[in-house]
Amino acid sequence: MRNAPTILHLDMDAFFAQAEQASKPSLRGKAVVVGGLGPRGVVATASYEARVFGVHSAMPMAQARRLAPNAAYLTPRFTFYRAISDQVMALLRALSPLVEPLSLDEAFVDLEAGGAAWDSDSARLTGVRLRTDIRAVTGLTGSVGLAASKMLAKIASEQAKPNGLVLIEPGTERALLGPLSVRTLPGVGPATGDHLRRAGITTIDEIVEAGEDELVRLLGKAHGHGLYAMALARDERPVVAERETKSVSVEDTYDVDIHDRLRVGLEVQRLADRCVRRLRGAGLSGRTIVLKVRRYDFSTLTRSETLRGPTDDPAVVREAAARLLDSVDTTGGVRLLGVGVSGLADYTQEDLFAQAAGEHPLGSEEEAAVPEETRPAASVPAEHSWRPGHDVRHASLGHGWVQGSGLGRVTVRFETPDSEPGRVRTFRVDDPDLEPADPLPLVPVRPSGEGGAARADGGAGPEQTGVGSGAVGG
Ligand code: DCP
Ligand code: MG
Repeated sequence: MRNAPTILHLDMDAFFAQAEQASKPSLRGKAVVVGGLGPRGVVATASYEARVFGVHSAMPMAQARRLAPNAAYLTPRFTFYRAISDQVMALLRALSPLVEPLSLDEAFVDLEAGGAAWDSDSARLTGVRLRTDIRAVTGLTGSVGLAASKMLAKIASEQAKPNGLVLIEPGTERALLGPLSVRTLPGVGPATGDHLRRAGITTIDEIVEAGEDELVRLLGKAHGHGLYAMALARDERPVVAERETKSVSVEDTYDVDIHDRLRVGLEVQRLADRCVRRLRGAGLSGRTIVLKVRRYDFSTLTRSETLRGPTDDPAVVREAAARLLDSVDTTGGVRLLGVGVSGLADYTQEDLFAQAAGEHPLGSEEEAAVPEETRPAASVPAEHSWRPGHDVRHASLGHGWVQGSGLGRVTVRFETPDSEPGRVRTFRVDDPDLEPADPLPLVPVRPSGEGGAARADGGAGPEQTGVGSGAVGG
């Protein structure tokens, strides 16, 4: 392990929710919940003000509504978050060629590799500057952890949250880790956590006390060794510039060609399930399903289908693979079959997409699983789908966002990132003066020499202010 805290971990604070608060002045300092709003919707994230009520990522939306009935409930605007993420990642890449994004709002950076830092002081300075730059360019806050390993950098940024920076001085790692829960260590999920707890191990110190042999006995060789090393703060994992996994796939070659079409179908289902297990094991989901078929004469075909959103649902992957198989001639027999998923994401958003689609006049929950090419195109009704949180433009009232819709009406709040909190007006859903709009930049783009992009008013900060009443939703 290196002896300077030059691995940086950045994680934006309440990312989707903070982006929404920065866009919508009326929501700053308020409880905001972003996620799927349909009956099966789940919370993508909650503002820190909403977390006070116990709302958190992956919670069923219905439960969130019970806990925080006065919060604003918004559907995600992925394109907008992606654009902010690109700005953040560009700032990280300016520090080092070794940037390893983990999701839209999270990445490791090897500062030493970029010459940006070599000791504690230079690392801290780089971290402080980065946070300022992120604020200036995106208008948002992120938390930074600095340490001599990935594991500790990530623990540090968690401790820094929200809107802070924590640097773990080399030499202090073990003392810092000791009292923490075993769940802090990478690879310890609820199941392993329970397993260890039943063996009387709840803290990292207790792992060290139990010793390596005991860990191996409890968890098996690979996991036991790995975890024991982590507990001693030994983590040599390098920062890798690109996510290596571009796709997850499984395939089988058959000793004897398969001729029976039914059997081919069953094999494809089995491979789809295996592929999903691998996908889930890696904490990933993907958008493109790929089927590979090698026929008796070694001719190899691949067919793919792209869904609307990433999935890790075995039923969805199985159905897509079966549809793809329908288009392949297997008479003569097959030697090899494979099922893969690419277009990977770090979290499953199928629920969100399905729910967002559910808001749409065309939408149904199943629709997320229907390939783009086969969806009906011509039947879009005259009125637009007004999704809560999404941008609109009114011919005379200007830019606003949908606060809610129903019963033929849509409620719009007219405000922009740099305006005062705006006023609400209600329209008929087919009002010809109202149309969907693109998000406005959070930081006004000014010509250079005019003070740059710095925006000091903040407001998007996740300070734990009281929660106002009368917000959207409920
Ligand atoms: N996300 C999601 N579904 C999840 C977890 C996260 O859609 N189950 C999305 C929404 C988050 C973003 O990814 O805003 C980043 O995830 P984080 O885990 O970093 O959570 P936040 O940034 O929202 O909050 P924190 O301040 O804890 O980092
Ligand atoms: Mg985050």
